[in-house]
Amino acid sequence: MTRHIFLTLSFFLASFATFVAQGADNSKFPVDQRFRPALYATLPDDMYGPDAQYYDAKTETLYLSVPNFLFGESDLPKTSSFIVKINKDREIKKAYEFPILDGEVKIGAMGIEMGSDGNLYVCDNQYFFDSNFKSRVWRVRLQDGNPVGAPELVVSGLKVANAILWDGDWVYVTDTILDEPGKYGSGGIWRFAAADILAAGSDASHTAIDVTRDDSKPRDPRLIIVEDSVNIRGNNCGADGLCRDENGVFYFGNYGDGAFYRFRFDSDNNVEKVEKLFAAGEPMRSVDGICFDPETRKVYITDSAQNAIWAVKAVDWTDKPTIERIWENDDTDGSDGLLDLPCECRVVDGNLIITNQDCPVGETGKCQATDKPYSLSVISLE
Ligand SMILES: [Ca+2]
Ligand SMILES: [Ca+2]
Ligand SMILES: [Ca+2]
Repeated sequence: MTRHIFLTLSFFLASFATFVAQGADNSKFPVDQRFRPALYATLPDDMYGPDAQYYDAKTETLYLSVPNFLFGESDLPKTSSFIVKINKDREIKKAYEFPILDGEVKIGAMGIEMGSDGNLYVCDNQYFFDSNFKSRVWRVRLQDGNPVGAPELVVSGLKVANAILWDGDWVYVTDTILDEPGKYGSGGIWRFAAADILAAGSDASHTAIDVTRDDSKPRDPRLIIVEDSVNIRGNNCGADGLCRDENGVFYFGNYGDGAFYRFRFDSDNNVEKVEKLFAAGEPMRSVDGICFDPETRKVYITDSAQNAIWAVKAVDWTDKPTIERIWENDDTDGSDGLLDLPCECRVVDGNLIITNQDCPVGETGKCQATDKPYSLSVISLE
């Protein structure tokens, strides 16, 4: 059954054999051995499928979402979703277990971010269980840095709530499979006023923001960007990771085909231009989670299909960014810190901390099995 779930994500996997994992032309992207990843942390047995990270510099705490989508697969335990805290001594604490709501399989905790109110906001991907606009964003209140109480519903009606970015007066959420009629695939970016997000679900008089699409009506203006995906590896997922650089330029890419984009806003806060920086498969085959590091002025990208990390230089808008391959390795169990389906990353004190989701999606990616160790990797950028 859980295999079925990921077949849904990896759409058209009937053509399994056709889309074998291929690396980019490695000679064009040499890897420096000094960036070889090391093991950052090993997760306990019931945290085999971690996803997104939020780093709180104030408390030096890394918050990690653990959806465990492959639960029940072979002997993997059937669990709810978790929020895990990792402190600067790399101690791991299961800080929160999401409730399983009536009639549901589980909350699928992915993108995680702290709001301006000091609470956590968590994307909930329900697509694998019900693809009919059931994905959501939850608020999880923090008390002394610990998640407490029942989650509060903030946004409903998404398809695949994936990454979340809180940026001043605005909150951005990527929606990875829009299932628009007549398209192979497309994903998009939602933008909500932070004030609306803060109010939503906060008490009985402020209900969740519902964005369930009605194809007979014009597109909701809060869906500010839609980009199509193409078929390079039998996966139709669109927009996944999202970040912003110090000059107000935003970056995102497609999970299914690896296309990578930047955009910015005009003085009226409308999207001025979306520019495709790198085409599908050239060289990335999947853009999963991404982050911007102001020290190196680079956007780091987890390419989960290829067990690779890429970096795009965040240059001025008038310049064309370059790309380099930071690391790539073959299929692995993640021992010694090698990448095992890297899906998100954050830079903390010059270290790129990488989540290994270790959650195979068939022949279209290198990762072929969920295996111990369940791990986070680290690459020193200095
Ligand atoms: Ca993601
Ligand atoms: Ca592993
Ligand atoms: Ca593995």
